[in-house]
Amino acid sequence: MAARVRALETILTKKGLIDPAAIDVIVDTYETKVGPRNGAAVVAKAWSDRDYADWLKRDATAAIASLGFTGRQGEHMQAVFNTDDTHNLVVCTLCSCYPWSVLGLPPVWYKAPPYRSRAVIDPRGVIEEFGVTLPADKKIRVWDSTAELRYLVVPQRPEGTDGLSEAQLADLVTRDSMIGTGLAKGAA
Ligand SMILES: [Co+2]
Repeated sequence: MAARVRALETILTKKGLIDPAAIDVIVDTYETKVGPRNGAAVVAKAWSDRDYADWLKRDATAAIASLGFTGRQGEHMQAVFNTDDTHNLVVCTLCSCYPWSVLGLPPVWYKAPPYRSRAVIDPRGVIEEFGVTLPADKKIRVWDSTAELRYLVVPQRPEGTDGLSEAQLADLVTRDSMIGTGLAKGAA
């Protein structure tokens, strides 16, 4: 795969279709600058600010962009909120569509065929393998990402966090909790 990518980049560069320096900037951005801290800031704000949460529900793309998080693979976003009744899980069954602008690059398992198939066939079992046992009566809703639409899970706010600042709340929001394979830290 690495050799194929290099060959493709060489051809496109020779034809003058891409500038390798521009590619390097894009790769560096998503490898080192953009990551799950962005998504955590979105979730913490939604937990702290009811108006923002409503906006995030109605128009996630705009609400997220208002915090400065835009860019490739984040052009069309939908936020799905976990509740007492329903837990949300995100997958891309076809490939590896993922909301880069809020979560950075996807983990290896997200791109792996076993996750992509089993998240749909046995979501409860998959979530358990990540160490999370959901109550038997909690529904699990699986969202299949596409090139047109990416999902961000808004995990439930843990109990006993009333006095925390947005920054402190953001520290409780893990990457996996925003994919649905985890919960926020301190949540049961
Ligand atoms: Co995909």
